[in-house]
Amino acid sequence: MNENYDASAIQVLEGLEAVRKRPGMYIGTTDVKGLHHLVWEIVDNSIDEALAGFCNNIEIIINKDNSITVKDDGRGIPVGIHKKTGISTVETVYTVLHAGGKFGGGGYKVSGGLHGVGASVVNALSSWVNVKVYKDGKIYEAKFHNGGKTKQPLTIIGDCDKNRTGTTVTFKPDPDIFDTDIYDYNTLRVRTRELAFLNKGLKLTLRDDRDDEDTTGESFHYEGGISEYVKYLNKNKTPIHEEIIHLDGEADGVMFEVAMQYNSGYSDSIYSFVNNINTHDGGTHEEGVRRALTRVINNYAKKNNILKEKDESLTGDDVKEGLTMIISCKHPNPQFEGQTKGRLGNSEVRKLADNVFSQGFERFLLENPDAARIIVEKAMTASRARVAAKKARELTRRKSDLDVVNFGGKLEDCKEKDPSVCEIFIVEGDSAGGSAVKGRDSMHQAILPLRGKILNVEKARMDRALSNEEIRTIITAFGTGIGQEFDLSKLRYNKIIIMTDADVDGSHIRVLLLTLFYRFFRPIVEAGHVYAAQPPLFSIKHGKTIKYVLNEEERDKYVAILKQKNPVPKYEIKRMKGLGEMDDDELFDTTMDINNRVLRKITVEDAIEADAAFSKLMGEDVEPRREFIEQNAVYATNLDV
Ligand code: 1YM
Repeated sequence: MNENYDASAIQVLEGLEAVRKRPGMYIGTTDVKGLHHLVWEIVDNSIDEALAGFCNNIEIIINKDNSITVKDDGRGIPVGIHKKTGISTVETVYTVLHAGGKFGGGGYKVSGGLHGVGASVVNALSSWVNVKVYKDGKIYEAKFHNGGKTKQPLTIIGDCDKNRTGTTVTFKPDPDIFDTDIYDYNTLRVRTRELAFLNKGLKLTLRDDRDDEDTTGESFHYEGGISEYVKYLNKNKTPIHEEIIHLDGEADGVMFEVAMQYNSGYSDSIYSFVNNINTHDGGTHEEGVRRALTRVINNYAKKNNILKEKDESLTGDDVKEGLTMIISCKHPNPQFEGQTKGRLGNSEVRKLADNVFSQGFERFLLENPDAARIIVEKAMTASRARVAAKKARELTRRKSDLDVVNFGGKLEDCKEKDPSVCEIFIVEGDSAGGSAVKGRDSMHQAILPLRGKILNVEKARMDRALSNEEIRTIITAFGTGIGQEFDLSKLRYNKIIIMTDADVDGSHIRVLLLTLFYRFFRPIVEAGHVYAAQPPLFSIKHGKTIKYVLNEEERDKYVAILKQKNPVPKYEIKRMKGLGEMDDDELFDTTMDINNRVLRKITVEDAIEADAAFSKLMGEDVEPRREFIEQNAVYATNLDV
């Protein structure tokens, strides 16, 4: 080791130490999300190599010990000595925390992530990392441990076929940093598939070696790119025209691409990405497209006399009804704005998006007059429904201006008016509703009983939903309004608790309610206000005490404790039939009392997956719905005791 090496090594450790001290600054969180983030930081380097045109295959493997291997067939990280650090470029990339683009040989990085520091950040947060590079007929290897310290500098460890090139990285997240060290296959799968959609032609393979090493894994490879993403999202919907419209263009190194297809539904699924990152708050790329879409459809409708002089123009809302659309932009220097950096700010992209979209879409309409007519008709119907919905909304609003304490005799409101301490229980059935009203803490708990099943809003336009009594009551009770007038700050309850039976019917009602919330009140769900009550499944009576438990496991545990205390205990286990069967005290004690109850928080981990799940679930097919209800898998759930 020479002096040079020592000097840079010291500097290096200081850099990576900073990452270990404040991991949140680099990867957001150290929970399960942060754990998965590490994978994408490494994969990003492979994707950059693919975007540069040198890599066709990426493999992600979850190893037995929950370490992760990422393999690509790119050029391999450069192995020569790096001028500034005096150590190999491989080691430099993994140990020096630098701003992006400093090491590379020119050429911008467009994939997301930490722009060049990802590899060193992963190294800093790992117990160990092993990097192999295949290049020039040689296999090179470097090893790191203890949060990024070099264990073995880059060394030639053997020969390989001289045509073989690529990089293989294996890392084991440091358990001292992360709350959990277990990778979730489905989380990795959803994003791997998404990356395959967003990077056409690139093959990504995901394999889980934890149970069985003989599997070949799952491969995702889409020659059609985002067109196939649209097709996938519309899979459980009914498209109203055959062709998926796919348009792209480029200006000054910025690549812009959009794919779309209308379906017969009423909600829109428009998702945009910049450098493979979901821009959930939109931005200039989305604005350009929306503006052009509205303009082109209006022009077409007027020119063809479908929209008459006297008619009102179609709005942005009218033309997006039933629209599934993916917008993807690859930008060498993206400016992400907003609190969560989910908005693209670069103003030049608005014009590029508008140009590419309007020219291509106009042409599509001209060349496909049948599809054009269907699309315009759909927007016209949406426009008429919008006017009707506005009237219906005014009705709910007027009602909310009146006495909200007891509208329609249904909502039993709480006395307290400060929303932060109020909760509303939406209860299945009148009899459970009655017990809930009697048993509740009337200061803080409002009760809204539901009669029967509510309308499936996945299959109804807003105007029809608004003519539904139950839905109107819910809207009025929440106080937020709906659609364009929605205002989260007016929410009248901090917790919205769905209380249904622990059976299939109960699950169905819960899913219908969640669909309503997700489609009409999404910010309420996203802000974490929605919960599911967990009524007990068993009661265990022994002597004068009754113990309620949520599941079989808890039941068995409790019985074991009883037996331990007393070898011949007398106890009686009852399976609870439903909420309606409990009296008011029982219902309050087991399911509503904040000191006793268990609530499940409903969170939306991934809006695109949730969207797809709802259309699958609430669409025409019965089988996927039944399956879902049995597994209940889309919702990540947290216990809130
Ligand atoms: C499994 C992880 O890191 N692949 C990878 C990384 C690089 C290259 C190729 C690469 C880039 C360039 C030239 C360039 C990186 N190189 C660098 C740096 N896979 C993985 N594949 N030659 C090869 O950007 O010009 C950083 S990443 F900086 F050394 F060039």
